[in-house]
Amino acid sequence: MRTDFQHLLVKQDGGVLTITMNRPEVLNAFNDAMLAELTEAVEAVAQDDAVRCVVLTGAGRAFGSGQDLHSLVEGRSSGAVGVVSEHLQKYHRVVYAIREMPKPVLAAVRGVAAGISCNIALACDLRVASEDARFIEAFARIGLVPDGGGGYFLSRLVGVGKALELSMLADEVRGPEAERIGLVNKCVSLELFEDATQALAQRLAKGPTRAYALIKKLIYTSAESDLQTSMRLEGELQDIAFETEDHQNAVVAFLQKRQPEYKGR
Ligand code: LHQ
Repeated sequence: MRTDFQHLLVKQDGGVLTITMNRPEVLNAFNDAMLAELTEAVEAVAQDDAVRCVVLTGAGRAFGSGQDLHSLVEGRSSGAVGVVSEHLQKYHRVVYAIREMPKPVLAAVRGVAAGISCNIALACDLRVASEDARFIEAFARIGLVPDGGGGYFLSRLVGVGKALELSMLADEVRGPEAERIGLVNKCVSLELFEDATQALAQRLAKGPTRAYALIKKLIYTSAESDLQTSMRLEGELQDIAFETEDHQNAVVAFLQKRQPEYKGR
């Protein structure tokens, strides 16, 4: 995939590809160009077998501040943004690409994650936050409803009652509280944030990547289905996992009392 983006920094370290949204002067708010680039990057990395874990983060002091409100106002007055649901479909493409990515996607959130940036973080499989992280479902502050899948992800992560509270009051949730309520998997101090993110990402990148893709499918599908349907799917996916090199080698490694080396195959 190309790496010469205008508003993204892309860096690969071993099996980890880090995508950094890079408009720090507006706390990484989404303009059309950054949204198009992020779509391109996440769709391209899905196809790249050399990448076994993706980290999504923001440059500077924030993860992201949502839709760029300057460009939204300009788009409205010029007529470029007409029916807003059509504009939202561009964000939905990113959300689907993350969810369908056949490898783990980790959001690394320091500072503000507001509006649709917050919900893109929630679309990721795992989240690491720094203690100074501020998750804000900012929509109601400007008279809007959560978008970018927020209505779906929020209640699944924190329950319907908390989802309503976060959406209606639009108060910020700091990193430690986000960890307590299950909005993020791990909250660490700012000093440890980069190292903790990279350590988790490298661990995931060295894991059984094909099993991870199947696990994503099982867990996300099962959240919407009954036990019978889930267990039917579990069988289909286990048939696939059972045939992978990683599974077969890991069993041999166990019997030989050594650590397995997963190849992602
Ligand atoms: C910004 C932004 C921003 C532009 C900070 N845009 N410049 C909705 C409708 C339609 C289609 C698609 O999607 C959506 C989804 C959405 O995401 S709606 C929600 C949009 N986001 C917001 O409403 C959040 C607006 N920002 C804020 O409330 C604050 O900036 C937060 C709480 C994020 C951060 O506050 P502070 O830490 O105090 O920073 P700040 O306000 O001083 O911001 C720093 C700079 O970034 C500042 O520019 P300046 O030139 O004064 O230094 C802000 O204007 C700019 N900025 N967010 N979304």
